[in-house]
Amino acid sequence: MANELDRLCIDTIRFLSVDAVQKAKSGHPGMPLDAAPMAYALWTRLLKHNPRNPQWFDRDRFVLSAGHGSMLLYSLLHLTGYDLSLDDIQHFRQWGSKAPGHPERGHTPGVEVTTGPLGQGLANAVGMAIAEAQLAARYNRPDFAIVDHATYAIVSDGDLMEGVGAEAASLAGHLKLGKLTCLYDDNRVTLAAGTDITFSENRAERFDAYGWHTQVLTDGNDVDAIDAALQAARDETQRPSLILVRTHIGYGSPNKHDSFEAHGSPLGVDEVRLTKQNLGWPEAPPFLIPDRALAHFREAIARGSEDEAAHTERLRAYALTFPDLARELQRRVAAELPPGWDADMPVFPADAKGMATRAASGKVMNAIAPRLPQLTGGSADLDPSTYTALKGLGDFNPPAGPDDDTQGSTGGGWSYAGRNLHFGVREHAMGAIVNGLAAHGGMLAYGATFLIFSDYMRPPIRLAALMRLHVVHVFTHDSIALGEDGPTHQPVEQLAGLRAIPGLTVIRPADANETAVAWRIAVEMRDRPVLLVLSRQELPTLDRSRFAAADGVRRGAYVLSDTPSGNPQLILIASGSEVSLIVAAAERLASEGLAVRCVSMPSFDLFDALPADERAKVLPPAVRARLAVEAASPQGWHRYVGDAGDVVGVDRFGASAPGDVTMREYGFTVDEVCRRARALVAARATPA
Ligand SMILES: Cc1ncc(C[n+]2csc(CCOP(=O)(O)OP(=O)(O)O)c2C)c(N)n1
Repeated sequence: MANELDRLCIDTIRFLSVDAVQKAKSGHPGMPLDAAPMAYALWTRLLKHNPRNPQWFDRDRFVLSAGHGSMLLYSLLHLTGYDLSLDDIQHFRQWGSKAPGHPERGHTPGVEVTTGPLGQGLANAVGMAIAEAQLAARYNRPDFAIVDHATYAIVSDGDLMEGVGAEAASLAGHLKLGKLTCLYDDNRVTLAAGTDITFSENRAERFDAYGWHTQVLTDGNDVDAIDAALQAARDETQRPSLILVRTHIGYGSPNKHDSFEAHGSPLGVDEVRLTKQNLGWPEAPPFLIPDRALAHFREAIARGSEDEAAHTERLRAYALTFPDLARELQRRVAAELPPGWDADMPVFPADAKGMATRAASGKVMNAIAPRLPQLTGGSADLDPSTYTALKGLGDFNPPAGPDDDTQGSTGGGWSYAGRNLHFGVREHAMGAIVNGLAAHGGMLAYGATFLIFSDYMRPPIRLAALMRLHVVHVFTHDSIALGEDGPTHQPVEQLAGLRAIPGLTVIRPADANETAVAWRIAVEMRDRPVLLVLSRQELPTLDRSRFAAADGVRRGAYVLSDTPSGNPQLILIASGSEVSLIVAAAERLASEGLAVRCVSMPSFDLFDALPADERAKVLPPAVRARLAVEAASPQGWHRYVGDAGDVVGVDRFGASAPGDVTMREYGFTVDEVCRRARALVAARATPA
């Protein structure tokens, strides 16, 4: 059970959280009240962390997946000595406070990932555990366990109900991620009701079936039992652990415990008083932190400093014995690129037949991966289509995993050192796991699927942008031109939707060489996610002695070809597969005597980031006859073509037919582009 000091510390967490929610008149008191004992046991007895250096690489990772219980985390951070002041907590959820409504990575020291959308944190934690396992496999040597940390998460009913949590848990079980432990706050109440009306499967059996190690605790206040379960979870190295802790939401509140009313609203002044009375806590002052409790929590500082110092010492000795590996790891931890990482970057010769940009991407990835050990990732069961396998660089699976000749093998053996992750048909979890890999650090992680299925992973893409995580997604089969699979597989509105996410770079390259530059950008971009949008079909590799260098991709849009005078009367703009179409149209229009400029515009956001005068060099304001061509929803293009311009786009669902037929039927032909272009020029010539 809990001794008197334990109880004092647990109640300190409880009432710091409750008082902050009450003062803010907003927040979630119920969960911190019930989960305080498990959080206390973990944070004071097991978690390896250094409050004075939240970035210490070999720290255990902790994820509060139930992000709405943010005050629980803020209480722990403040009490154990992170740079989060009592003043911040007293301004919980207020403008400028380091204690925002939900935990935000990069905003509050000690917060590993932004959580709130339920299920994401659990999947992030799976990604972190994968990162640890892969780094340990690559860098640890006998007697040198220099990467050796665990991943913990507190998860709630919502986390286990959400599909993304189930996808990630299924994969974690398959991968036997033994250093992942989740504490399940089994309070059986959600936002609007008890779980008896929505959630009745046996959770322990479900996780058993996934291949997890499960333990059921009946008393959420029994700190020693929680401690023992955490130790048992740590000793279980072959399976991830779920500790199901039966708790009571709003614990201690005489009128709101076990009720959804304790979930997401302040208890109310009277109920706070009654709860304090009930648990034997002084009614005043609010935000009370007894000295004895604080002193106990703050032991984390000395312990953390000692742990980090011992690790630094181990690293020093390791660097003497394995200098190359140590340097490589150090660089990865610092998110630096190895010198010469791009030495083998291919340059593609001009070729009228060309290649699909997905194929070019595959060649680029395989060229750069050997010199870029941090590049790791995979697809959601689409390797043969996305061309994202890193050949010969191993497949990530438990050491006693499949044989080398198992179908789906990329070559190089199945082990935790494998750089190829097999996500299975789990796009949503893939997005969130890739975020976890990036948040862990030391990894340049990518995921891949068809562009249409980016819809299945929009939440983690949005969170990657919000967290400023360096992740890359490779989305192939990027338009109706994919053909026979038909409208279910043909993206139309996805590009516009992705471009609308702030802080996200979306690049749709026109040919193989633009694809190589896009990959350079993706690798070099340190603080935002990058999406590469690639074609299934072959595209001509443009002759760069006739057209501007592909490096223009860095500017988001660039003049590919121009009228000799440099004063066009018409500008054709396109991205990706439609660039070769406008090039062909421009040749015909030029032969008819029109002064035409062709602009390749692979990325709206990179272009928008340019100063206005730079943008004007590409799209001079005086030239108002502008036609954009893109096999996708026209949304967003009007900003570039203006009210005198036009867009050849797709404003309905696609159709099942060979890709070239679909493209023709939807108007992506030289004839149609020329017709629409001439109309624009004619309209300019005829004053209104
Ligand atoms: C994806 C997602 N859907 C809905 C919500 C809104 N929401 C916040 S908490 C919650 C239910 C929480 O229940 P539970 O996970 O059991 O947390 P507890 O009630 O124990 O605090 C919901 C629906 C959310 N945060 N994320």
